[in-house]
Amino acid sequence: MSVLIRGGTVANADRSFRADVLCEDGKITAIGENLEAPAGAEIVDAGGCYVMPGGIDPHTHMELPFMGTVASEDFFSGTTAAACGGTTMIIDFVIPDPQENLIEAYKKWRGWSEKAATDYSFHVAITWWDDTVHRDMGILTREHGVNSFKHFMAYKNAIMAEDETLVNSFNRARDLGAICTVHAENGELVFHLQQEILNRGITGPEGHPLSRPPEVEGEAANRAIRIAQVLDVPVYIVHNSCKEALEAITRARLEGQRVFGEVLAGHLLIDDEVYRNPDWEFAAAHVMSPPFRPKEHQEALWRGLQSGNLQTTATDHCCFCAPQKAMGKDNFTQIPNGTGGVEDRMGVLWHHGVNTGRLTVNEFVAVTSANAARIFNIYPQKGSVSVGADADVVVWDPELSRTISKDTHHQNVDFNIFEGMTVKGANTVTLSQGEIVYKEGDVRTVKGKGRYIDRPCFAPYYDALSIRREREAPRPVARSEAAE
Ligand code: URQ
Ligand code: ZN
Ligand code: ZN
Repeated sequence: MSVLIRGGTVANADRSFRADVLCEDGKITAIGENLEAPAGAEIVDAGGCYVMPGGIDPHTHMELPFMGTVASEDFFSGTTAAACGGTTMIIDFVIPDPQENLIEAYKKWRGWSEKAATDYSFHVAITWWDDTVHRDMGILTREHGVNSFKHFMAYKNAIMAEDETLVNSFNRARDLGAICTVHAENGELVFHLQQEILNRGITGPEGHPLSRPPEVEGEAANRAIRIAQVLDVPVYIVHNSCKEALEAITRARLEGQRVFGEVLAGHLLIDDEVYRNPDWEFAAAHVMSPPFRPKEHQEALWRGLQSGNLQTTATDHCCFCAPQKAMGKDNFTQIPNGTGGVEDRMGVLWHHGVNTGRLTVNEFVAVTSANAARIFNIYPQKGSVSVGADADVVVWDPELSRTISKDTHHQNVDFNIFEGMTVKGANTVTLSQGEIVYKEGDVRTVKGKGRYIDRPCFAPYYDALSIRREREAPRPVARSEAAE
């Protein structure tokens, strides 16, 4: 199977240039002017369009069992919706229950994800600790291509990792050459505030943001960053929603600490007014954590992307339909947390990022694809239009407008947080592994075609702490010097 993409402008994170792109047997095999089409090749006219690396969404939860139900999007429908919007790879999460064996949980999720239409990988959450978790983290890195471990500092009495677990897991991750990722909200404070708010008789979705103010996120982000600093391990804060978390990341990065930050398309564009909407279903549909914030946080987050203090964009695609959200009809703390967006991320970021001048085309590629590939160590296999890379490619028409709606999206959920938003700039063609999976409205995904992508660990084993102790230990005074 070969596809020749003709007449476009290749846009990578580092530069843009006019070239044709030839995809053969799943790989990009040639990039250059006036390429010859092999016999039988499908020709894609990319005139006036950009040819970019397929989007990578580093934060999704397809068919996640959570809060007494299961997310409505599965790995086939979710990767199909992603491809329809220009995203060709997701990094999802294995989330073991406390006391659940990590390897068994990993194999369970691998079973669910076999139906994926495009490529995928998994962060593995550390939700409890004992010697078997220490052992299994090593097995996951050495034998299953896992190089990132997730930690939920929220969700007390469920999957919350206490500080002891954070310290043990961060320490282990460093020795394995893995990166730690964190959902940064202080779960104890959230739990306390939830009880307080319920006791005041507030049971509706408007109580959700009241129970998780920005300070609760800022404290946890800073705590995770400080723990990572002491243990000398890289840390990646997921779904930063507020200035307080961004400030913690910015301070640490300015001090040279290896800290990365992710922002969701939703948090860049939607504010907390949604929770005060009189329509209960509308407000509940927006219940996710961290919550959507007051407007001033959005401009700060955009500046975080522009300044490079936030490196990736994601969606945290975790869908629950109205009947599921209604589980919290009488108590907002029981509304399943999560919203969608995997199909819309690229379009809304182009429209509100590139069309407004906040981001260049190359910066758009960086924050929607290349940076996630670099941070999670799959670049340039992913995140780059270059010879030898996987042929996950998007033909992007900057003049193509579309209006987002639950009535037309491919996501398996009855709500769209970007409902009615018209965006200018969209993918006309999406290729995954060198095959066209979406073309001008024609969906060509195949269930099970997606592959699990191994992500190798980073620096070879080393004990960073002992190296640092060596560096900082007082230098033994040579005997001759002592005599002076
Ligand atoms: O916390 C997460 O990232 C998962 C459980 C999705 N739900 C959410 O509200 N963000
Ligand atoms: Zn989270
Ligand atoms: Zn999440």
